[in-house]
Amino acid sequence: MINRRKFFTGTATAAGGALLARMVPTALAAEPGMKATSTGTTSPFSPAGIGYKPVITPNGLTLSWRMVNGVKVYHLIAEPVTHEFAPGLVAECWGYNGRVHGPTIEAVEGDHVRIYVTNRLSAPTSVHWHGILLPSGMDGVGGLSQRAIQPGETFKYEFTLKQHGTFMYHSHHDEMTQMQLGMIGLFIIHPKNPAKPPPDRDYAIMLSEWKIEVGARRPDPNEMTDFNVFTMNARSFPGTQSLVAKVGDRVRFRIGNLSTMSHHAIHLHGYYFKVVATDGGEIPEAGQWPETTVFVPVGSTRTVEFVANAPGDWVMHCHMLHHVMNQMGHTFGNVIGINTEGLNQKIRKLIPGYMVMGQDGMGDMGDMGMAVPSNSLPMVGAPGQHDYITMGGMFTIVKVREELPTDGSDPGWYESPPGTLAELAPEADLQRDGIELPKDLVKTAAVRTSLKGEAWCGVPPTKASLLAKSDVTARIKIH
Ligand SMILES: [Cu+2]
Repeated sequence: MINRRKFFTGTATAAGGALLARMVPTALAAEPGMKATSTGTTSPFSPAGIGYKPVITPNGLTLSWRMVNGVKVYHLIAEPVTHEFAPGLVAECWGYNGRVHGPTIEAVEGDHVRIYVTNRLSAPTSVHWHGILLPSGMDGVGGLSQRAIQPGETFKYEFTLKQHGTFMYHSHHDEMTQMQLGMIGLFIIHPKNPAKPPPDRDYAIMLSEWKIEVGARRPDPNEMTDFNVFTMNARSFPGTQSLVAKVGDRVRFRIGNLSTMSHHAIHLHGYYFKVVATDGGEIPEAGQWPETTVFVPVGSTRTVEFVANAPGDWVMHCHMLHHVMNQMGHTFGNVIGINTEGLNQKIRKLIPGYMVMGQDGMGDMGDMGMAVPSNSLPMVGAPGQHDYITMGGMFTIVKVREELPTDGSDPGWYESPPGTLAELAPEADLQRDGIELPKDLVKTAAVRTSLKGEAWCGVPPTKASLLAKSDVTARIKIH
């Protein structure tokens, strides 16, 4: 097992994750006999005359359908999928139609839908339509409401949609394994007679969590507590696609949570919103109250709406702070405030290349320019406009602009108007406002020495395990 603790004692191998990611083919669907690869690419499905405004599934897409004698026909294919969580981290997952998670199903209240499910897995499966009112025998619980779909078989689900809102679908056979490997998706039912016009931007986001050991390519479905990859539509920041809106747009976020164990507190900066619906239905206006964070329990959906009246780059992220750390951000010993001067040199006599880290926190763990182990993500973040963004995982950026690129592409970073950007306080301002600084304040920000270019690894695992037992280690309490 290589976790962050062991990573920092130097057991992991050199860079190569990014290279690996680039070498993976980007096909959207599996060709016969080939495993599909999903990379978070997206494309719209909005044929003429659909009669509703389709949702946008960032880093995902809508499952195509066709009308056959008045029935809306869909085809889900359960299969192994090689999935990229962010550039640098690729894993062998299970999903639907070459995607992790499965494509978003969209329909309209009153539609009669027929959904074929083909099983291309090595194990039996079934699909449960989460929150949808339907006959008991269509509920998809393996063993109870139906027999499981064996490998190679195709089952037919068929029911009439009696409600509208944001729902989900997921495997309901060996749930722990299959859902934790990615077999989940969103099911959106648009209203037949909408009470108000659709929002200008309607985004659908599925939250999930994973355990992928650093360097491993298979998520561990047996994990119960120590998850280390947190995703929005199966992508971790910086792999998440930004959500764009024009100033004045009415924006809707539909957020579903099919994480294995965690509820998520999704917080939006720059705005307040109202929770307008759950997967149980719409909340009457009198029952809605303003929030800046919406709690999305496991196995539920929450729909929030707001008017995007403030331009800027606003983040939306889970406020459970370990959920905005990437892979190696979860099991590191606490060395904050410990004076580690000279320690590197001492330990390097035992272990060449060793580097003590974390005495000033984790903020610079992403931008030290060091190699990360093959097939893994830096602990936090990505370069931002002004500095390094020290969050990862369940984190995305809502970009609100007066004007947006007409091709729908990312508008880039927000340029703050003069006087609206936090910056170094001028001496004159401090004096004018009577701000007295501590006499012994160390003024340079460069307290930490630059670690760029330093070797940190190259130690075989045997030495690392030796270190874990050494007196030095015990005394400085890194482990
Ligand atoms: Cu969370």
